[in-house]
Amino acid sequence: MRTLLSVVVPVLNEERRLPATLVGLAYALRGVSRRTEIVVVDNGSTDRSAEVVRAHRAGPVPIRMIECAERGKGAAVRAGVLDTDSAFVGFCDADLATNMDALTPTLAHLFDGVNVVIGSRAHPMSDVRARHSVLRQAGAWAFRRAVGSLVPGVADTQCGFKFFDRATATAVFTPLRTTGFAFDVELLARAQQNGAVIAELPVRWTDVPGSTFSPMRDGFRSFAALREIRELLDRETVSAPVLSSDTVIAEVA
Ligand SMILES: Nc1nc2c(ncn2[C@@H]2O[C@H](COP(=O)(O)OP(=O)(O)OP(=O)(O)O)[C@@H](O)[C@H]2O)c(=O)[nH]1
Ligand SMILES: [Mg+2]
Repeated sequence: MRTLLSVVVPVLNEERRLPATLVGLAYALRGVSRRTEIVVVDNGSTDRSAEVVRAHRAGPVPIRMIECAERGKGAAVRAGVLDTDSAFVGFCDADLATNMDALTPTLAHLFDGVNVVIGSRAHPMSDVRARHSVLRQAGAWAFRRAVGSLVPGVADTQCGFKFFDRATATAVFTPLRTTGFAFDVELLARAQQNGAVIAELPVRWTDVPGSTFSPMRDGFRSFAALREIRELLDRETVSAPVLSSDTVIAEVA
């Protein structure tokens, strides 16, 4: 039987946060009546992350782990998604900051034909418990402003909870180039280019200590990545094959 839903979890040294996440995720997925799976994608963790995954294999939902040689959250999520062939696929963070009660409405939207369902901490109905530093909040504010023109109409591009139908997942993940934390922006920009319908869902989001995101290092890289995404998408638009006028006339005739 074809798997209905795969949930990819990128992991880099998550031995502390991963156990509760695997239990919580499996519990949420157990409520889905068709086959589901969890795919952990590791970037060479040097802690006990792999053992934690192995210890949870006997749970109610199949869990498998793959290694990704290329570093970064974006590279890991891409490797995981492209290693699945389920009808729907998405990803969540190893800290399970986004409560998985969003899964039921997510599946309902996907069955209704929505192509991309994303958690949004900016949704008026969301319940957000954040303890981010002032520096991190300022960076996030500036990042949202910079992202606006790349992904118009999406209020929160960075929530670690995004799900796709198969065709859209293939279309946006195959050409994905951004390997770091800004990869969500490229994904969503590509989805919009493809004419995908994107729904932003309210979430219950709680900051979980142990973040791997450094506002200085990753924040700086994320802004640089935005420029690269813009240049990449512009280049692709220019080099995309354009139908010649002959072809159009032939089709019309
Ligand atoms: N495989 C892999 N996963 C990564 C890498 N960097 C981050 N992650 C994962 O990406 C997810 C999100 O990381 P967090 O450290 O929670 O960062 P964040 O959610 O962007 O930031 P916070 O809001 O501070 O938690 C977690 O599952 C991390 O393990 C990486 O280089 N490789
Ligand atoms: Mg997090």
